[in-house]
Amino acid sequence: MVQQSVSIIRVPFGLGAGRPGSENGPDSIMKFGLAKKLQGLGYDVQADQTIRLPEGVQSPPGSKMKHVEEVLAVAGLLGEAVYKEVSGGHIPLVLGGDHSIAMGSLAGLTRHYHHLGVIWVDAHSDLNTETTSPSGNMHGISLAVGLGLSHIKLKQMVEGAVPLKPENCVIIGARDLDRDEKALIRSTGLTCYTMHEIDRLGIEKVVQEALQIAGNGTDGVHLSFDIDSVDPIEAPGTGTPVRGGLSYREAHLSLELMSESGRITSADFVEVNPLLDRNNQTSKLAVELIGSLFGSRIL
Ligand code: 6HN
Ligand code: MN
Ligand code: MN
Ligand code: MN
Repeated sequence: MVQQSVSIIRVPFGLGAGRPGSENGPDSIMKFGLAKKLQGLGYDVQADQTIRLPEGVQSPPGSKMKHVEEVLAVAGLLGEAVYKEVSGGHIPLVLGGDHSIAMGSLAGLTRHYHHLGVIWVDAHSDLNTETTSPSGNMHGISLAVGLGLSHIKLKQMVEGAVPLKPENCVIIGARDLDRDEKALIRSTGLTCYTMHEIDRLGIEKVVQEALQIAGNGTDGVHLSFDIDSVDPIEAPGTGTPVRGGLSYREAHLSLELMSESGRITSADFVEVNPLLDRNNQTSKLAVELIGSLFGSRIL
């Protein structure tokens, strides 16, 4: 991290996911000591703020994609908040919520950084569009929206937002991709390190390459970390768990390497679902992992 001041933004919103509970993620992560942890690491933690769905926003029933209006309303408010923090010199740390909220982060960030690189750590690629989505769940389209591949555009959320460039976007940890997502990965040329590449190359090499790609010619690098990237043995509290994920050590090492690189300028941590958790294991893991991103070390 280059800057020393972190702005925590809680987004208790879960309507982009297919099941309830991720709206409780931010409070649960905070409850397990995130602010203290960051302060202990030497950061100035800005008083945290909460982005809420405005009252009365409700999508009409019957459309294929669910809760589009709600997702857009939250993304607009989040985008403005992220823009304000990042342009004020703070590192935005966005706590979800489901992964649809990343659209808001990307909208706010790309208004500030016109060449933003993105590292998307996830069991999924979130590259469906309203045409290809098998579920109608908005958290499955957020990276596609970021890339300008959906009818929904970042600039609808924040004026001046620009689409991401696929050559600066990297997915790490994928193991559940829908058919059209696979086709899109091939045609857009963004880099996707699936669990297969992680097994073969090792997580260190994968993350180093990812940092190169996301950092190449960019003025900021955003990390969007979906907790379902981590194996469900370690992170059971999430709505779309997929076996065969990052081990506890691989997850930590990834974030330690990103921290060491000094290139990450903002982050989302999303999809922690306390309703599905066991003994708050997943919330506690999220606090630890965020610690690694911000410089926590064993020795
Ligand atoms: N996430 N590809 C599936 C869908 O419904 O589009 C799963 C998406 C999961 C999204 O975990 O952020
Ligand atoms: Mn995701
Ligand atoms: Mn996911
Ligand atoms: Mn799937």
